[in-house]
Amino acid sequence: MLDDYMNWERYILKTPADLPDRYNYGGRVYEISQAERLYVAGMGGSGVIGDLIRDLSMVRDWPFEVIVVKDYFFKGKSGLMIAVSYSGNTAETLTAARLALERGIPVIGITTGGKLAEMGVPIVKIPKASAPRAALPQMFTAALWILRRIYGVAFDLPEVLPYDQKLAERLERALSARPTVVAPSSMQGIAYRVKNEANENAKIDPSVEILPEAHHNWIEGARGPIVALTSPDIPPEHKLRVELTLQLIPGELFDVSMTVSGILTFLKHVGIATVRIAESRNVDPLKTPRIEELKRRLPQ
Ligand code: G6Q
Repeated sequence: MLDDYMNWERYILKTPADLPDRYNYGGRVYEISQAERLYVAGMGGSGVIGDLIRDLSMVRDWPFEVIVVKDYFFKGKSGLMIAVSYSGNTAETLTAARLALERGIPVIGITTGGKLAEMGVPIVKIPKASAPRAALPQMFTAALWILRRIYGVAFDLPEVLPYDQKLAERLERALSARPTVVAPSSMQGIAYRVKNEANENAKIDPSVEILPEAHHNWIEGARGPIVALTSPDIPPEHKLRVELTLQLIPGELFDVSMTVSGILTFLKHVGIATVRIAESRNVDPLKTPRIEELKRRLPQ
């Protein structure tokens, strides 16, 4: 798993998504066009793609609204959906995709295979990794290529994600303390990914608080330590909220460039740090037995 994170750049997709302009599904024609509303459905390691696309759309002012769907239930009436499932078999994601299609909303899948690949909707097939969460570069860049093809959005495509041992060590120390990860809403996806990696790789349970909302409640109960996230690319209102938080609650600040390169580089270090925490706690970073057990206990 460490090897996956260390070599994440290998998984970055370098070629545009090959998508039709329209397709048939169940006797109905679905047009793939520039919808104002983009739903990104997915759970866990796949669901974070929606969060990151939402962050980028806010910071980069992309011309569509991103709605992240992390449930079976989906009430959208119009738009476009990208359904992300590494395995292609996640019940919530498949159900949301089917509901979207029933409402005439075109669905594009990102997966390694499974039921999603067989559904009959256009698919971007991605290469496998040691775990869904380790396949972030290919899922993330697959979604970005889809957005370039449909909306013409611009994004950077890194050749290398340079490793910085000091950053990995700082993250390892800070996350070992099971902090509250505090981020502005423009970096919400990064914050949840940090928490999720600590949960799944290191088997520890830091929490997440999102600003500005957390300044209206959590701040009164907070004791710290916090891991605060900021970026040169976020709105000044968000930057100020992060600075003010650190004036009141002890913790450490991490600066993330909100580019594809900056996001993947930071999250690569989060992956490495959480694998190292797992090793020091003598737990297997790769295995997620409770997640697997829950899936087994659910109706297929
Ligand atoms: C990640 C985990 C888990 C997984 C979800 C959804 O590494 O295994 O968070 O991503 O359970 O499964 P799919 O990614 O296969 O849809």
